Amino acid sequence: FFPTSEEVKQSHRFWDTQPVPKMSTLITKEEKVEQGPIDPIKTVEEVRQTPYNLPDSLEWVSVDIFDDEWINEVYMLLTENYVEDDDSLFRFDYSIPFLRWALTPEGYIRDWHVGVAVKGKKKLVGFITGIPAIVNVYGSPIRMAEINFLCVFKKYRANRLAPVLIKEVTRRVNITGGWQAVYTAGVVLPTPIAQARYYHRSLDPVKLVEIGFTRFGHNLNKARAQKLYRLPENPLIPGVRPFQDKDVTVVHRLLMDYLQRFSLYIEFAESDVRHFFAPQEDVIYSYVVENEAGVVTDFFSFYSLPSSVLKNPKHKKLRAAYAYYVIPNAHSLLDIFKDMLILAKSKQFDVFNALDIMDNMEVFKELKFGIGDGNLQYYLYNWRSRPMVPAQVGIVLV
Ligand code: NHW
Repeated sequence: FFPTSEEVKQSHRFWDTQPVPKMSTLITKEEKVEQGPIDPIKTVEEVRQTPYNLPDSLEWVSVDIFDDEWINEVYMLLTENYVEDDDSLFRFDYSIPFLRWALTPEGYIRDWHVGVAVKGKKKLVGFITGIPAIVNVYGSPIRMAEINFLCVFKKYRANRLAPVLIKEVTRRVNITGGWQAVYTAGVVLPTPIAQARYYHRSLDPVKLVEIGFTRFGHNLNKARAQKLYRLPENPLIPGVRPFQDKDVTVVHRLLMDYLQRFSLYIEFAESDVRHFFAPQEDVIYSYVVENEAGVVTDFFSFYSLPSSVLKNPKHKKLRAAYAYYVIPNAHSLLDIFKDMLILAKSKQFDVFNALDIMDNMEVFKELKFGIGDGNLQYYLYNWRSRPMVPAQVGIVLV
């Protein structure tokens, strides 16, 4: 990935003060990049003990994700203010059960679910989250925070609240002895470690055209599109069944054996496998392939992330499934992706999305995925390391 000369020259009032590589490092042809922290090593005692200052009308809250009123407040903030596409046709609509799932793996830290509220009211105007993870970068396991759900209420935008949220979550990670983080964003900031792209596979092509998500390409009309994207009703691989608690140990082993091939991946614990892959309707769908001898050989999963359709009289929601962790073993990646499409279609999803990370690129053409128009950049905070191509990336952040 080469940044444009504008991206290289662009000054960043906030990011230029942070321990992240300079964009110019992406265009120097340096062969050897010493991997390691960018900031001098600090101790927990040196970390600022008090939260950063906020305007008088606002206050910090550690959001209790299991408190119904607070999670509802988070949901409202995000559903009205979170990520939109460039034309503002769609906005992510993470559900409450999804947020609970994504934010509370075993060992999560409530203090890392950071809100900015109007003083004395349960009214959120800013949010950012971290969860702990061991991230392996080029063979080195590093304790990191996975940062997500950064959001500022629309009326409070462009007031430099985002940098305060980022500094505050950094402080809260630092006081637990964590100095690194991983995050993804659609925007280009200093400095991506990888640049991935979304691909989309139509499941309900007619609806997707009606809401402006896609257009019929040449030679396609309603009937032809429906035929082109038609799928069988049931999975084709024999022995596909939902993941169960009894599969945790074997799936954990399959997953870790598989992920080791990539230059960036999470070192999941068994408890993470149990938490992140236990199926939940409208949140996470996970399956194993069990062969005739009763041995689990393969695993695949996708998550549900709908978007609000913002300007359409007929449709209010786009139901999107996203490829999550997929471990081919006895079966090919192609056959597994095909079954994921079939299952997603049978669960009434309108579209199936996947990034061009891991080996996913191999299956897109055959399975009629089309390239999307946005990139997803991967970033590391306070960790210098060689950039990588999407096929080296083994992390999916929701
Ligand atoms: S990416 C999703 C981010 N959220 C959205 O896009 C939602 C809609 N947008 C908004 O809510 C997944 C606002 O526009 C946001 C910015 C809040 C994005 N990441 O307050 P100001 C994640 O959640 C920089 C990082 O005036 P605003 C990952 C921007 O470049 N920085 O802007 C989150 C500028 O800095 P610069 C971002 O529009 C990772 C500054 O913010 C950014 O009112 C976070 C402007 O601030 C983004 N997505 O609010 C980093 N978007 O230097 C974690 C803009 O250029 C780092 N900016 O002047 C690690 C922390 C933990 C470390 C632990 C050791």
